[in-house]
Amino acid sequence: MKKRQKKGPAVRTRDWTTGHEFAFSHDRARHRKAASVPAPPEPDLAPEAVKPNAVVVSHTGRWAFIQIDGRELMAEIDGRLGRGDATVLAPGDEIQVEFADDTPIVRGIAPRRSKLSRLAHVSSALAEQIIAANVDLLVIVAAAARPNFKPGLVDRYLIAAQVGNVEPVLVVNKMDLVNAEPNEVRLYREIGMSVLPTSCETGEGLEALRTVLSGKLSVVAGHSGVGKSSLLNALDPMIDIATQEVSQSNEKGRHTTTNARLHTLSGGIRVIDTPGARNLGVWNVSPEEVAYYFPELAEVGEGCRFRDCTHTHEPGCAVRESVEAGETSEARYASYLRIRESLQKDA
Ligand SMILES: Nc1nc2c(ncn2[C@@H]2O[C@H](COP(=O)(O)OP(=O)(O)O)[C@@H](O)[C@H]2O)c(=O)[nH]1
Ligand SMILES: [Mg+2]
Ligand SMILES: [Zn+2]
Repeated sequence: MKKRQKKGPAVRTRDWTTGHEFAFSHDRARHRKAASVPAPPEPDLAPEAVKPNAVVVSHTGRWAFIQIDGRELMAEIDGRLGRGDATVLAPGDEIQVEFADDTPIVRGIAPRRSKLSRLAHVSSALAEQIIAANVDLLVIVAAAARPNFKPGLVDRYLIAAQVGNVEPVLVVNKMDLVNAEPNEVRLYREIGMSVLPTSCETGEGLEALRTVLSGKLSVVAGHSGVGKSSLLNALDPMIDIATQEVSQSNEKGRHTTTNARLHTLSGGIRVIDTPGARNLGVWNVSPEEVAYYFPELAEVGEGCRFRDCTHTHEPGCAVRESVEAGETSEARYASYLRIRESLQKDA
């Protein structure tokens, strides 16, 4: 039985240098197939030929806010790149921009080193939606309370991070509202994740967060109302992102951040703030692959009687035995079952 290494994060990442499974052209082919949209003529610039001179800040179907030469401009997206196609651009994309009569036009998108994607309804079909591109870090923000800590959503983001080749970090915000960290947080420390307790009220953990984000491009994600935008404001009051009161009646945050957007903060911090999500559709993972993304389940699962054990009902399942013996977290196992089941429904 192979032992998990004790050093470093146990979460797995795909090798980004081999194969072109996630290359841009493949994404579009996959999307087109799912949406049954005829493919437009290929753009002039193949991803490999793109010489990036700008970065995408945010975009709508037809227009993109871009950073070029230290300025922010609105650029038109070349129709051949699939105008109106929600997956064509994402904040963080490195692009080649050319000027036609002073109008900046996005001509090509460089291959992505990493990305955060979700399964979403695009043109009434389920397809990949890229939330952020070329990010070094996925900052999964959860609240210690208001709204309550939800391991299920954290687990989904954790899978998305591994699929997209992004290093995950868990921020547990609103620590001022509790006496101690929620119990489930321990699970994430145990599987080797960095966990940062923070509070925008007391300032706890903000310096540590600043250090983690410094010099990197990160994407901040999590349930709405957990304090994603507040954390960015606390790190740099100059950016002044709109935040939302959590409604007293149902304790559920409402959506304030409507579009993912790249912010450049002081201290060499670049972060993409995303709208709150109640859920995250897991993209590009089959039901059989889910266990692979729960490193501690995958490790225990090597002791199952059957090599292709689904850990749902089989005799001699080491995972179920370990959960029953209290050695493997019931919450993570339940989350595994739920995600597996939801992927079977999507298939
Ligand atoms: N008590 C407390 N409230 C916070 C904290 N951070 C954010 N909030 C509040 O939580 C609500 C939602 O914050 P917001 O930043 O809009 O959340 P987002 O949807 O994740 O971007 C706002 O009313 C904030 O003032 C915190 O650390 N402690
Ligand atoms: Mg927000
Ligand atoms: Zn099993």
